[in-house]
Amino acid sequence: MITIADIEAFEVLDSRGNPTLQAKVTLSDGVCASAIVSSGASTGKKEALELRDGDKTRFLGKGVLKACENVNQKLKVALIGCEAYNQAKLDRICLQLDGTTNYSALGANAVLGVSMAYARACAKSLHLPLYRYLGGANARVLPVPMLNIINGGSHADNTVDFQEYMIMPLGFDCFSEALRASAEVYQHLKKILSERGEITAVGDEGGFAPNLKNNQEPIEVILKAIEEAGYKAGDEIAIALDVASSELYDENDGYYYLEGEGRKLSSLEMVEYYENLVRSYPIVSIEDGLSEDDWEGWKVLTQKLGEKIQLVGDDLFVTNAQILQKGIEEKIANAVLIKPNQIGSISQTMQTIRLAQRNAYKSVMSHRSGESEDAFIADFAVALNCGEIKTGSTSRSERMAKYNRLLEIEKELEGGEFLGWKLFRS
Ligand code: 2PG
Ligand code: MG
Repeated sequence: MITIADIEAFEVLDSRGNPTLQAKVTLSDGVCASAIVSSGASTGKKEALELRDGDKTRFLGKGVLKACENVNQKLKVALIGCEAYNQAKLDRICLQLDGTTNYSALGANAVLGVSMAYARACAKSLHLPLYRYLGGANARVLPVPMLNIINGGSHADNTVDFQEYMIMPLGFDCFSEALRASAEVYQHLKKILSERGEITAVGDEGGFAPNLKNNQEPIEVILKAIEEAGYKAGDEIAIALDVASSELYDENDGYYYLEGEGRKLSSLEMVEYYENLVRSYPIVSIEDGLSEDDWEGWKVLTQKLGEKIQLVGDDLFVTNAQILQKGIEEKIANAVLIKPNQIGSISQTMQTIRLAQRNAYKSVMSHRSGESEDAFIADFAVALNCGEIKTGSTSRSERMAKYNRLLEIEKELEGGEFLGWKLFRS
């Protein structure tokens, strides 16, 4: 029987230069694989705990040496000798060893690092690509990318309130053509912004971060870029937003503060705001349109727009099957953002995706704003046939690592399946 022979973790740096954990798992057949954990900025309150040292003399308190120590001691002792190829069992042992529901003892960064590295080592040991190991023969769907080409909110130092303005290349037959069109739009957008005298420096996810005058102007500029790149907006390339509105919401008075526009809106006014946006622009998806603390507002939002567009819960569901279940019962949103480090293990992430799929909720695989060269989520999206992935613009290598891995998988699968508009129209 092949078993776990060794486990190790150490501190590395993410795309923001903050420390993160890299885990390495060695199996008894000599195969070894590693994985790097990502990290968010606009985090949901109910996310699993990311263990940081808090020692202000190192990395401003952001070190992850304690999480590494938890891998190198407690997890190592518990897992050495465990069988290979049994993800559910490995993840269950980690969860039990932690003893809490949100990994507040060992740290979700410690557990997820091991969970990912173990999956990779098992795949490698069986000479299978990761997507095939995790998804089997049914892993065929190349996801439609959501490319965040204008960054605002807490991902950029500009006047734009909404966090992410994304393009979704839906009118294409395959992933590589969809990505090509998106990359062309990105270059045209750069040209347009620079001609207007806007800065073309990029935010955390590789999108531009111009100081535009309101939250609609980024959409206007993107539509222009789509047109100048020679594509039809709304037909070939649509718009998706991540408002990340928990960041705009004041729990005490229940208002959303759009500082860039100098106004505050109630929950119902926000819903009207979105209805207007959807009427005016080819928007197909809105993520975190309302706050994670505003479930009543979410109900109204879903009633008003749930039949028309995709409504994605990120901070709202935090990849947590229990919270998603509640959302399904209360008819909140119609899609879930999938971020493995929000929940802490590969098995739990898969459980949430399966729950979504059984209930006709879409699952959108997602990076974090703090990323690395690790492209695990590219394989993961294909493995689970998620159909959608958001992993930044077509710049910054930590974002491109995922898109480039998807190009590689597309080749291996001889194109696989690319759903495009079929995602939304049956
Ligand atoms: C989001 C993510 C990723 P963060 O809100 O969807 O784009 O941001 O990782 O900062 O939570
Ligand atoms: Mg989000």
